[in-house]
Amino acid sequence: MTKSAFITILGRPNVGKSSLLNAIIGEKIAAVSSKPQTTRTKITGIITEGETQLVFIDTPGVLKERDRLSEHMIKAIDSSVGALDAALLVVDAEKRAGEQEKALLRKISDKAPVILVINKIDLFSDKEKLIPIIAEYSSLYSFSEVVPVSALENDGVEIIKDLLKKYAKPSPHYFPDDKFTDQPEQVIVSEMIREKLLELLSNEVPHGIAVGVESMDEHDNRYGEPILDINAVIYCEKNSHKGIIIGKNGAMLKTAGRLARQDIEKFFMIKTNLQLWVKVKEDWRNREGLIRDFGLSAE
Ligand SMILES: Nc1nc2c(ncn2[C@@H]2O[C@H](COP(=O)(O)OP(=O)(O)OP(=O)(O)O)[C@@H](O)[C@H]2O)c(=O)[nH]1
Ligand SMILES: [Mg+2]
Repeated sequence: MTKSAFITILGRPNVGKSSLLNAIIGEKIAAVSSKPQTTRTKITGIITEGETQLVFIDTPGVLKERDRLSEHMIKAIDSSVGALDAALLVVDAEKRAGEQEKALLRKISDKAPVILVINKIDLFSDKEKLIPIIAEYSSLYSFSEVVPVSALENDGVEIIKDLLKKYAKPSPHYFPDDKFTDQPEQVIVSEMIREKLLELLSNEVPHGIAVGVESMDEHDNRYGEPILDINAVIYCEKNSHKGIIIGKNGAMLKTAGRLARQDIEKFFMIKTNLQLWVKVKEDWRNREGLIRDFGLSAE
């Protein structure tokens, strides 16, 4: 009999939710960066092992409303706790429990069992240090399970997968068994590009970026080898940001393009020609129409 479980991944910004999703799925489907607020929408990742399908929803780690975009991000978190079988609350082993975890627990505690995932345990070698951390979080809430992991080093990830199978209920599989994400190819590509810009740029510039893929065409080159041609536009909020993104003699754009292309080639397993353009859309994070155009609307 087939079984499935819906699992949402929650936690404050930068704790490693998307890294954990990628580690669980075994493919890089979600953008990861050292900057908070990397994830902007719900991202579904799917694994099917034998009879059991686990459907994960990675959420943005944002809790304050600052602009229209962050309102949509909060809505995305709220809608991820609709019908679910378990929730993973991801925390950073180096951070004390805080208001953000308490607020998330208020949102989910009566909806589904909550598993505490203490991530980044690779950052200390003395595992005894985990004991007071576990005690502190356990005083906040009675978690169904507590799992220390390192998403970065793939440590403890199998344990999470195995224990989540217990939460699967008899039901049809909601996705084809070979599917591992619901994101269209264009979105995967634009997120790969945005991820590089998040890592390369500083201050407000990367947070005001949206990437749109205009075209993706596969054809044979003149040697008869398959090649993927991609045109993508990087939207930013100000003319001054545009200059920073392009960089001196185009150096920044070239670096971002090269790094993104390497990821795209690895993911799609095809030689790729990536063309990037930069355009300004003033204050787009407060413009509903543009938020929707960029695929970031929670509705
Ligand atoms: N040392 C260490 N770093 C990690 C681990 N997991 C994630 N990171 C790093 O933590 C940073 C944030 O990772 P993300 O996966 O983007 O975090 P997130 O929770 O999805 O962040 P938002 O989408 O902004 O909410 C990145 O620099 C990751 O490389 C881990 O297990 N160990
Ligand atoms: Mg994320």
